[in-house]
Amino acid sequence: MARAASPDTRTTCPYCGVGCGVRAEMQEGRIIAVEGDAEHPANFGRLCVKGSALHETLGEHGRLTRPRLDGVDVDWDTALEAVATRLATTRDAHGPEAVAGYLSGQLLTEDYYVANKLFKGFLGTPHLDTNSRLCMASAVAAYKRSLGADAVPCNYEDLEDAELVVLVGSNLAWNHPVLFQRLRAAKTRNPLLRVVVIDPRITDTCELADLYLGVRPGSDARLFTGLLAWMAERGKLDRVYLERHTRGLDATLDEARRDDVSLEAIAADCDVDPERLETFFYWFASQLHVVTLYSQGINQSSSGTDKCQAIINCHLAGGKIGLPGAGPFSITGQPNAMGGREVGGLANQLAAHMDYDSPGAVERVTRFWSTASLVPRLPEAPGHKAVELFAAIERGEVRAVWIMATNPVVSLPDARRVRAALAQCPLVIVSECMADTDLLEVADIVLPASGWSEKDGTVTNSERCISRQRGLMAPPGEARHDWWIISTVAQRLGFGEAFGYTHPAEIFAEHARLSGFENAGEGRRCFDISALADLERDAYDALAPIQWPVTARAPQGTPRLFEDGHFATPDGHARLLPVAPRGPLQALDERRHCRLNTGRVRDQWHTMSRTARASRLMNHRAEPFIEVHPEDARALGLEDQALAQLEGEGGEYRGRVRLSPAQRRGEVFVPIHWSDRFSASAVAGDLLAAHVDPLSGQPESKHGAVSLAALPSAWQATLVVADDLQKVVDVCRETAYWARVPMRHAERWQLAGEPTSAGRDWWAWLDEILPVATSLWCDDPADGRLRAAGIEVGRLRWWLMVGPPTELPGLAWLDARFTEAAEGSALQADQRRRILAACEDGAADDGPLVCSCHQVGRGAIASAIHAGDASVEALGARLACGTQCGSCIPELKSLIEEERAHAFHPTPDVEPV
Ligand SMILES: Nc1nc2c(c(=O)[nH]1)N[C@H]1C(S)=C(S)[C@@H](COP(=O)(O)OP(=O)(O)OC[C@H]3O[C@@H](n4cnc5c(=O)[nH]c(N)nc54)[C@H](O)[C@@H]3O)O[C@H]1N2
Ligand SMILES: Nc1nc2c(c(=O)[nH]1)N[C@H]1C(S)=C(S)[C@@H](COP(=O)(O)OP(=O)(O)OC[C@H]3O[C@@H](n4cnc5c(=O)[nH]c(N)nc54)[C@H](O)[C@@H]3O)O[C@H]1N2
Ligand code: SF4
Ligand SMILES: [Mo]
Repeated sequence: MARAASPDTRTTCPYCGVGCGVRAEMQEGRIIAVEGDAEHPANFGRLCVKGSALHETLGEHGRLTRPRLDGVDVDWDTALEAVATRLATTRDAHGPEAVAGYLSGQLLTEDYYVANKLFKGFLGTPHLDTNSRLCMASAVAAYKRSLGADAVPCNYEDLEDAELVVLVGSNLAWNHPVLFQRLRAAKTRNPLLRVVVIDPRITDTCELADLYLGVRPGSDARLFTGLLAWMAERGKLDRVYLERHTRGLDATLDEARRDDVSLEAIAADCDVDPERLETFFYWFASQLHVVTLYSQGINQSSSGTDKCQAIINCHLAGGKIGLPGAGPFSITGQPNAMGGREVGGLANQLAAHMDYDSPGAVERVTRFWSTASLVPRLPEAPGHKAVELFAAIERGEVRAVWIMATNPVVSLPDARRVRAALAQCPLVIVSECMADTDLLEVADIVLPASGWSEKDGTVTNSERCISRQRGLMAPPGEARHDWWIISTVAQRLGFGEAFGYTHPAEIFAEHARLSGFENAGEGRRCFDISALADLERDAYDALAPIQWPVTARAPQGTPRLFEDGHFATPDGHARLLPVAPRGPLQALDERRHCRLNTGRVRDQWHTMSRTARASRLMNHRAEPFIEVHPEDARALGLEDQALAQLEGEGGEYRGRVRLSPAQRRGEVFVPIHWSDRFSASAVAGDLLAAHVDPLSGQPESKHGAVSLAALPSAWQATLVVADDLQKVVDVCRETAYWARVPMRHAERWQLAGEPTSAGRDWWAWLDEILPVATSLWCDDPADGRLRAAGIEVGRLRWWLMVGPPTELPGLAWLDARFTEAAEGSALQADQRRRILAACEDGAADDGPLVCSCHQVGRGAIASAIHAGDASVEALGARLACGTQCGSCIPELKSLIEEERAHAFHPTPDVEPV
């Protein structure tokens, strides 16, 4: 069949689990722009700020382009031979259980399938787990226990069709922005749609909240068991539904009633206002069309499975499931966390939603993977879950590990210990796209992988929708697709007959066949996409988004599950299960008296290996920070933007204080994005102890115990420098505090010195590290201030300001000066004078960035509000902020409120008593 004349440039965003469709605009084989795919059912044309900056993160610069063996660049043949030989040697000498794999929800389904088949099927080790353990494991365990399968019952339209949407432990506005926009639009269409937000922090998500419950961290199970008891008390249970479709109500209610079920007692335990609590209970109990959407504030807990269960119990008890606009909705984090679970990527799974304890599953998968002359040797029992796996590496039991598309030395709790364990592990193989990550420092063999826009395959989003990611550009250098790397190693290990793939379409077809293999009658597996098993290459290439199950009976896919009240349990009934609420295991004490909360910021993705490449995404939050309640800060003498230090079980964290009344007292919040690549000591995982949920193995990443103190410094400085000066990097990284902020044409370093260090001799320092002599300076020795710059052939090469960074103007103007000569115009004399000031004469400072799409700063927005713009629309008309992806709208709204409050009630010097 002839191919379409113009290639299909539709693909799927590689970041969050919303799974937005993207259209790429190509020029000479490269992506030069992206826009939302108007036909994709996840986003209908919308994109958030990360999605719309995708094309800015591409390019060969910073990519891994050659395999590396023991620190030396080698060719693929050498690298693959080393991987195969060393894996085989380890297995032969120490048994299959000495070999392990650690995968990621950012791999494509096809990569994941092949890796799972190699490790569990042919290397015969059960120790293959994934970073989804840190993310979705508790949600999965609860769905399986209660609904019988790891199956999200709802879809995105249910959020729009609901009468009540409860967002628990989810900062949807920042982390699933396009869904948040869909919710905002639905609320505008239907003013009766109510939104409740349950989160210890007041987040931007609260913009849509009709009711906010600022709960005590870790108290959610108590809230939902209390809700169940309250519903029973008021006759709000759906007795008919419970009778027909569920089991376990009585025991569950008995357990819920063990605690004091008075509103006052529940409110006190959750530290919320009893009237607000009652409003929430009343709303939940009296509406049928309720969606409870939950995420890491629930999952990342040492009792996360129970918390998910407590939510599901309330939905089952009210019959609020399997209907339009109703259901317990676990929202997925990574783009393909769900696809990874479909292929069996968790250590307690086998393949295609079959587990070790599913009757006949081991034999069935063995039959399916057998070839004419190869019989796989599957393990008989589940392997180590992530945290256990790295402990087994530390103990020396696991002696070879292959890590793909994840950075465990940053993202696991007690991260430093993970790093030490890997450093002494005899064989660490890492498949990665980027040349500079923390994990690569401990790798023996590095394999350069192709990345988004280069690789071809499928992902499954939060609503079970399978979409294509399409390969539109050639990978740089010698980077290869993950499925190819794994299959080639399998071939060299002698398993070629089972790994003869030549294209991801063949892998997908096999995966789809397995999902339908011996899958009929009683105990049918819910995950079944057998109707896609015969897709030819062209049909696979053209595959339109489709929600599983996709079967002969439902060839167009299945938008909603369990509509007939028949669940995936052996008897078809859903289970309510007793939940005994428990607090966090990381205990506060005299020394570590602050509750640590960790999470995400709007414009960054995880360890920033990709998002930091789009300089505009660095401007919203440029440095690692610690959000502290103003009263707590005052008690410690900490001011806004001061440097502070947290100390926890596994290590410390240094960042800049952000005073935040949105924070509860006695609690601090830090972002998870900074690694050793970007700051001196700002890995959130270093602060956490590695406690896990006993059922799911998911770590308690939201509830650390830390001490907070000022980080005194003798001096602070900002150095902006052309990004090709490696020596600067080495010297700056020796400073007590440093944060590296990539800019468009340069790199910014925020620096601070130990209080004990004598005042630095800046002139000597500049002489030592910078190849270009100082050309301009202005210096005020009395207060230790200094500004200086180095200019070479009319082009700015570096710029230094000694003094607190609160005095910094927005640096976009300065950044542009780093390209002047490249653009052919020599630096003008008057410009040279302005350079020290780092701004145009008389130009208003734009302040910190609010709208990343249109690069609008806080200063400009404040001026516009003073000039009379009193709405988001008015600001958009004047400055364009908030008009593209909409992610900054909550921040614009709060700025309007703040600025107007200032205008009408100037802040008094002394607070009223
Ligand atoms: N911008 C951006 N978006 C992302 C990502 C990213 O890195 N950056 N990552 C993606 C991934 S992999 C994931 S898993 C999702 C995560 O998405 P979310 O779960 O929304 O993200 P988090 O910021 O980790 O945490 C959510 C909220 O839980 C709250 N919380 C903490 N403790 C508790 C508690 O005890 N109870 C309650 N009710 N709430 C609590 C926190 O204050 C926080 O606001 O985001 C995805 N989207
Ligand atoms: N304290 C704390 N810790 C947390 C969390 C938290 O909220 N608090 N959240 C947890 C959660 S939910 C998650 S999902 C994890 C995320 O944590 P990680 O998975 O460790 O973080 P990423 O930076 O996404 O790592 C992905 C890596 O894969 C690379 N990569 C991208 N695409 C490909 C590809 O196609 N092939 C290959 N081979 N490599 C690729 C990227 O460059 C990057 O280095 O963090 C967890 N850790
Ligand atoms: S919401 Fe943003 S990050 Fe998530 S898939 Fe859509 S465009 Fe990508
Ligand atoms: Mo995640």
